[in-house]
Amino acid sequence: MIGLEVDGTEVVVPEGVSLLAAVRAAGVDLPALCHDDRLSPAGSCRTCLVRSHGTVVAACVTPAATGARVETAGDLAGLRRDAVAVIASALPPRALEAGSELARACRSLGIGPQEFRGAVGRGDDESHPYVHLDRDLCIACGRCVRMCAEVQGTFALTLTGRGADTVVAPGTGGPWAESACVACGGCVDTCPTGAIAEPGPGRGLTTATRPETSVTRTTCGYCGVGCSLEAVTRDGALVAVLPDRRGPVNRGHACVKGRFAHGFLDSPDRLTQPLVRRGASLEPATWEEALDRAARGIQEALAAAGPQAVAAISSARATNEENYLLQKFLRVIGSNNIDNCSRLCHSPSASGLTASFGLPGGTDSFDDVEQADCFLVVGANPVEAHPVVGARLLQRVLRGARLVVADPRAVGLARNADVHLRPRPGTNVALFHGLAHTLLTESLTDPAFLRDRAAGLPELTALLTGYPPDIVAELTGVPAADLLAAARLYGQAQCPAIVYGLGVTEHLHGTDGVRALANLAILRGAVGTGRGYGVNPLRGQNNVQGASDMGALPDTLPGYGKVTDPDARARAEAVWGAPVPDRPGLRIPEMFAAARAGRLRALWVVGEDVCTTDPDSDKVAEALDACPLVVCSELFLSETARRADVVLPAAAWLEKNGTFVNFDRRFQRVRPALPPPGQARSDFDAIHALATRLGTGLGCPSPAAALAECARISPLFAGLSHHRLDREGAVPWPCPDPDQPGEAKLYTRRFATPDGRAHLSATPYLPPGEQPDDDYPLLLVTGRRWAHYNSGSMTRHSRNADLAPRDFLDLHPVDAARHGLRDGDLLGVASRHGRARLLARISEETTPGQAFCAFHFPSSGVNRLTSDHADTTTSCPEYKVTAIRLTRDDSP
Ligand SMILES: Nc1nc2c(c(=O)[nH]1)N[C@H]1C(S)=C(S)[C@@H](COP(=O)(O)OP(=O)(O)OC[C@H]3O[C@@H](n4cnc5c(=O)[nH]c(N)nc54)[C@H](O)[C@@H]3O)O[C@H]1N2
Ligand SMILES: Nc1nc2c(c(=O)[nH]1)N[C@H]1C(S)=C(S)[C@@H](COP(=O)(O)OP(=O)(O)OC[C@H]3O[C@@H](n4cnc5c(=O)[nH]c(N)nc54)[C@H](O)[C@@H]3O)O[C@H]1N2
Ligand SMILES: [Mo]
Repeated sequence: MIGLEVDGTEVVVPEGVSLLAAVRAAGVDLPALCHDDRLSPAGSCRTCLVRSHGTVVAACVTPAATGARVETAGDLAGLRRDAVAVIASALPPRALEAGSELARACRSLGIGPQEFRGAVGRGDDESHPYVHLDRDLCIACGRCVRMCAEVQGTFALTLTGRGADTVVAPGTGGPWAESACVACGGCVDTCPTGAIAEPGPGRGLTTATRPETSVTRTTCGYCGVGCSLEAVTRDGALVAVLPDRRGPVNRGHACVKGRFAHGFLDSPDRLTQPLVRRGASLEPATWEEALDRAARGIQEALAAAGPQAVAAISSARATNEENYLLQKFLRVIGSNNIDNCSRLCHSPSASGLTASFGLPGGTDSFDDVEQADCFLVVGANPVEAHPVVGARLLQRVLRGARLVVADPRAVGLARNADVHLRPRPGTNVALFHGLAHTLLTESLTDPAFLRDRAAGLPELTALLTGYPPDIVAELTGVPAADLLAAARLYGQAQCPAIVYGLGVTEHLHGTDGVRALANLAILRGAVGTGRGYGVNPLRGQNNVQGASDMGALPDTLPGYGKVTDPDARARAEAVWGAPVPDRPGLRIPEMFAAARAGRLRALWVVGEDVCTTDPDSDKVAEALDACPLVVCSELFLSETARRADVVLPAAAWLEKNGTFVNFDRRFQRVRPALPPPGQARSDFDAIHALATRLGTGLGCPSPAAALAECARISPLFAGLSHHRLDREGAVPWPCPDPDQPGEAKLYTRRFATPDGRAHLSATPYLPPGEQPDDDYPLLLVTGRRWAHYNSGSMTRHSRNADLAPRDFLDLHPVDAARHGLRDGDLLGVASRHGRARLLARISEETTPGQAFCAFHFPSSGVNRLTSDHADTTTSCPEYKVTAIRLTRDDSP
């Protein structure tokens, strides 16, 4: 810390900050129109002039130095006013109405409309649904350009023209909507004049100008990054969702989903009242009728076949408290048949990381990416799927960190990689063993770490003799030279970091993949040593970590006590006052199999569109049709809701109260900005209501009480409460003590395995479940695209649908030529399991022989294609490998 004087007042500020920060710390508000704390300083607008040691300087570009004497008053106020007035004089008077930083500065400096003498007529660009440009208001401060480069890393914007005509423009020259813009909203948020603004009621609102009132601080309900957001309401309506500058992960950044895709909230398609099946149709009903029908169905199932005939799929979109309550409900009625979409996603991470290190979460806090000097990004496309994380990784790389990407496709960060490994889908285990082989043979390991803190080296060393680079090249299709280069980059880095996604987990041997990947960090001593950013899965849904943490899994109770462990059961039983069944319940695919076999008679699906997103979906539909009672809690009439007997209208994340756990294990608060529409209720209320209907009291009258009860059962969360989170913001687990911070970095002293060591795994590579043949010659990989989210129910009901209106199958030009296909042709796609229809998109992002598509449009039927092959340890579907063939589809 350093001390200095501002207008005679002593202030103490951290080292390295600017005079502007020091002056603001002293409570003096200066205009700073080209400045944003999130960006490198420019010092170009001269509106923050102060005097330091007798010299007039721009405060934003002058470092604060010990003992400095800074003056801000007297003649300086006049100089600053002149600087702002010069800027204003180039703008039309309506610039004063924009509610912008500039307008505020003008008001406080007494600069009125008569001083705005700028011309109009440079025109607007309103081509984009979320970002409008009013060129007449642009002051060419360059904040938007820096935001797009330095924070988002898209480099979509530039300043064009000369002198007073300089104005921001998309770098591609055409309309905004056709530019590289990914609508993160960064330029909108930093623009000091309103030249770039969100259209509609949110126009002019930024983190710098939003009102203090009517702002609800909450956590994004889309992906697992856990961005802190500020929801701004006016007259009971949502007008904007802004990034929160205090957000520990996003730090004032956001993406197109959290920032803009909230139009679904008041979509006319939103469910606002319960529906009950009468014959072939679902008809509007009261909550009383809907709950009666559901309760009757559950009672009949219990009477016919006992608690084993009842199951629930809990929602990783819902809060911790809702997940806690739903698993408690199931267990109290005697069933462990509860699961969540972690099953489809990162269950291999939970299982693999637990086996290797002891706990089912990422090893470090995302803050530590700032220390990493080499990233191994494997089977993850954070630029599209976790954009705020993708942006921070990219910034690290642009600032010098080395990057190895392992992904069959050339997308996202692969464009910036030092080495891009393109394994054939399903060959990760061989690839990782190949990398480990080089670490060993080139002595790029940490012998002391291996001796003192790891186990399993002899077995792994023996196994790896079978994975020399030439053999691995054959198994994976990755050239041996690339393997060596990648292993050397990872092996020689000081703080290497592994970040991975579904390209590792959604395979027949996903858990083996996670463990073989973890081997690399163990060999290198790059985990649990307190430096760097060990091994971290980019968990998917906003609360998939939390849903599992809360015990919405068939084999674990809240806090990961096993249902087979009498002590864990006893802890829950003491609090719940009911016996907990001691045998693991059904996993999601087992639930469907049981339903088809007539053994499952009541299924409650909360917030998961299983008919769209589970694999081999024709069979899922069969299972729902066979199950005598299906209850579905939803925002929309999803494909699953359409097949249900009772549909309960649910509140969405901006309408409810609770907590989520993000991908780096941080608990964060979720707060309602709005009431739910019509008769929709939170899942929390719906679970209580149905349990009460069945005569089962669940306690936990409020979400705060539910988390408090969970904290009593699970030592991992014992120190957590809503009250604490309201005070402290984000708190990571493990958090056993209310008076201690949670553990952001795991394993700094010992691993959480029974022997305290990290466990190397020596499992051989085994081929994927699906293989191409003459009938199905192409390999289909499925995954995500930036503008839509999973089943798409929310993003398709927002203006993201304008950004990405159609669903495409990416094909390499070689394959397109072989099939005589052109861009945009309608295709039939057939697999051994079902059929889908998609439009061809010809691109070199995919490898010849492989195709790629997302699953965001239920009408395309992508998951009819995927198989029921699943990870041999966790049943996570092999979504990433399906053999397909193309047919021309000329039907309408
Ligand atoms: N925009 C958007 N964001 C999302 C979501 C969304 O639907 N849309 N969904 C959220 C959810 S639930 C999740 S789980 C996350 C998922 O986030 P990611 O894990 O990043 O998502 P995917 O695109 O499914 O898969 C990642 C990559 O794995 C690659 N891959 C496939 N097979 C292999 C292989 O065998 N080896 C290797 N090394 N790579 C392979 C694919 O080419 C793909 O680029 O995203 C979350 N964020
Ligand atoms: N082919 C293929 N399929 C995949 C994948 C893949 O990579 N390839 N990835 C898989 C993965 S990783 C995942 S996580 C799954 C995701 O699959 P799903 O969980 O089915 O997908 P979502 O669209 O995220 O959400 C499901 C539903 O929850 C509703 N919803 C949202 N918020 C709430 C809420 O608060 N309460 C209630 N009751 N409902 C709510 C939404 O309207 C939506 O219809 O998809 C899987 N499917
Ligand atoms: Mo996911």
